[in-house]
Amino acid sequence: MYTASDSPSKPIETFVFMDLEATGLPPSQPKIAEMCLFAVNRHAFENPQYSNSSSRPVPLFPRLVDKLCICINPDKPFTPAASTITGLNNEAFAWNKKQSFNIHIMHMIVAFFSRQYPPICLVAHSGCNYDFPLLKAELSVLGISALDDIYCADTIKAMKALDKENNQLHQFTYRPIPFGSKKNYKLHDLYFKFYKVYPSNSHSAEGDVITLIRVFQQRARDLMLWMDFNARRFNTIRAMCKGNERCTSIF
Ligand code: DCM
Ligand code: MG
Ligand code: MG
Repeated sequence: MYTASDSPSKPIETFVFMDLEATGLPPSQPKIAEMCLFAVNRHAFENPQYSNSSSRPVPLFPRLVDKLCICINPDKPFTPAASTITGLNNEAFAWNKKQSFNIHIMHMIVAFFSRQYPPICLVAHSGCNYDFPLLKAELSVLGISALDDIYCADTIKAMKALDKENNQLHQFTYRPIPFGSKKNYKLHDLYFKFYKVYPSNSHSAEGDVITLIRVFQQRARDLMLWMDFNARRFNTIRAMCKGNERCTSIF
């Protein structure tokens, strides 16, 4: 059972942005086909550099970033929709001799996290509904519990909560630019809102992680503070399973 005391006792030090591409959406019991992790220390968001080239200051992408991108043979057919949006297909994984989700991936992920300064928070857009339960499901098939010490946070939940807070606080006065409209917190639309162009490489794991970090940079201080209080332990996430089960959450 989730309780607020599950949130980190100290400010999060390392934010590990994650995106997964997979064979489809629940309830099709998707399997992971691509995983990308970018680890960024809090310092980079608290001390952003800006480009001088445009009329409006644009935060530069953090320079000190650890990156891990892995192609994973899903051993399951892609749905037509997943194949169309990602550009991935089962033949390509076979032709390129890619391995399935196995113990080597587990070791790579654990080693990657071992090099990050704790507390560590795994961050994904819609992570609570998709990426976290999906990763959990793949790890549980291996029968090994991993990543028990890390936290996780969903940027859609964070952005909705911050927009709600701002609306309540500033109803009659200054109102900061909201992240999204009531309905629209899709990653590429949030990016467009801030940068006035659509992001490149949507629906590739690495492309989506880069887009997410660029969106995060626009309100990094608020998002980090929200995650300090609302991140939950990754080991409280339930594996994605048959049907449309969602992870329980108080935020
Ligand atoms: N996905 C899908 N159909 C959609 C959107 C997503 O099957 N309309 C699945 C396949 C993607 C995965 O979800 O690989 C992750 O989505 P995203 O690229 O938005 O991270
Ligand atoms: Mg995604
Ligand atoms: Mg993606």
